[in-house]
Amino acid sequence: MIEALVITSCALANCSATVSSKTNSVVFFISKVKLDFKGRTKYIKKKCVSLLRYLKSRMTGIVYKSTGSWYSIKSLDGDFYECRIKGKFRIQGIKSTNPLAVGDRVDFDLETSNNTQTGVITTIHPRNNYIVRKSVNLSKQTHIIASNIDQVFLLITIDSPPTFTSFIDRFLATTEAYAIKAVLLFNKVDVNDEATQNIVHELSELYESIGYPCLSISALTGENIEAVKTLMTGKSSMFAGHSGVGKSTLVNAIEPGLNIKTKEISEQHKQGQHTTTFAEMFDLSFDARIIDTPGIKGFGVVDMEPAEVDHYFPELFALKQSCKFHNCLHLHEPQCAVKLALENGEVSASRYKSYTQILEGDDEHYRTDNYEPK
Ligand SMILES: Nc1nc2c(ncn2[C@@H]2O[C@H](COP(=O)(O)OP(=O)(O)OP(=O)(O)O)[C@@H](O)[C@H]2O)c(=O)[nH]1
Ligand SMILES: [Mg+2]
Ligand SMILES: [Zn+2]
Repeated sequence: MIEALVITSCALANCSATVSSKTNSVVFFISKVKLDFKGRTKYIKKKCVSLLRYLKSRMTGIVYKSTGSWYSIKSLDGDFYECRIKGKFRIQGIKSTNPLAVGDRVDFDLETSNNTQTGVITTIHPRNNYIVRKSVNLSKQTHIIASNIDQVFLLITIDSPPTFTSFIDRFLATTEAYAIKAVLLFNKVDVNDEATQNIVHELSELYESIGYPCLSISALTGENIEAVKTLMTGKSSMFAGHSGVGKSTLVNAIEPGLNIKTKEISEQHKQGQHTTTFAEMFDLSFDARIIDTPGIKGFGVVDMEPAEVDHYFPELFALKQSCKFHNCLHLHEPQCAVKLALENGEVSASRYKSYTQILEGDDEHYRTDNYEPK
C-alpha cells in the first residue's frame, strides 16, 4: 500500500498535489512540475483524475474590462474569457457599486454551453491597491475605478474642459492614501494661448514642488509622448481625468493600432461627451499596460478621518511636526506651522483650501470650484 503519492507536475502547469491513501485526502499546491503516477493504486488514480479535472476547469486571470455583468478576463496563459459572477459576491469591508474592477486578479471556473466556453468567477485575490471614488448619485456608495496599479496619470486641461485645483487635489489625496504614484499630464498644450500656458506653468511649478512629476503634452501633435511612454515602461498605469481631456486620444497616440473611440468636446459647454463608458486595460507593445477610464465628473474622497487628511497633503504633513499641537488640524489652533506657511506664501492657498474642504466633508465644491492662483 502506498502511503502518499506526489504529483510533481501536470499538463496544465503550475499545479502540484500530494495524495494520501491513508487519510483518504487529496491536498494540492500550486507550483510548476511534472505528474508522476508511479506505483499508483486504482483508488489514488481515480482521485488524481478528478483532481486534475477540477484543476483544469479552475483558472486564474486579470480583469481587463467590465461591462456591467460580464467581465473580460485574461488568463495566465494569455487567452481571454468572458466571465460573470454567480450569486452574491461581496468583498469584505468595501461597499462599492462594482464588486470587481479592472485590474483585479480572480479565479474562475470554465463552463461550456452551446459550444461556447465562459467562466464563473469564484474568488478575488487581495488587492495591492485601488482607486476609489464616491459614486455620483449614491454618495454613500463608492466606485472602484481600477485596482493593482503601479501609477496614475491625471490628465488635466485648463479650459477645454476646465479642470479645477479642488478636483486635482482630491484626486491626489486619494492616490496618496493608497500610496500610488501620481503624474500630472497637462494635455492639449498645442491649443493653449499665453494666459492658459501661464496657468500650466504655475500649476506645474506648484505640483512639482510638492513632489508630483508634471509634463506638458499634446496627444494630438505627439509633444512629449515619448516621455510619457518612458514613464509607463514596465508598469501598469491608469489614465484619469474629466471627460474630454484626451485620455483615449493619448492611448491611441501611444499605441495607434488600438483605435479607441474618441469624440470632440461640446463647443457650447466646453465639456466632454462621456465617450468612454467602461474602464478597459490594454497590453501595449513596449512592456506596459494602460487602463483607459471613463471621464470623472466629480471626485469625492472616501473614508478619510479629519485627523488623517493632512497625511495626504505631503507639503502640509511635512510642516505638522512644527505645529504646537501634535493633533493640530491647521484650522484655528494657535502656533500652527501650516497657517504660518500659508501666510508667508510657502503653502499654496488653493492647496490649503482643498485641504479644508475635504476636512469639512465639503463634497459639493469639487464640482464647482474655479482655478484660483495662489
Ligand atoms: N487640440 C487637441 N485636442 C485634443 C488633444 N487630445 C485630445 N484632443 C481632443 O479632445 C477631444 C476629446 O478626446 P477624448 O480622447 O475622447 O477624451 P477622453 O478623455 O477620452 O474623454 P471621455 O472618454 O469622455 O472620458 C477629442 O476631440 C480629441 O481629438 C490634444 O492634445 N490637443
Ligand atoms: Mg475616452
Ligand atoms: Zn497646524
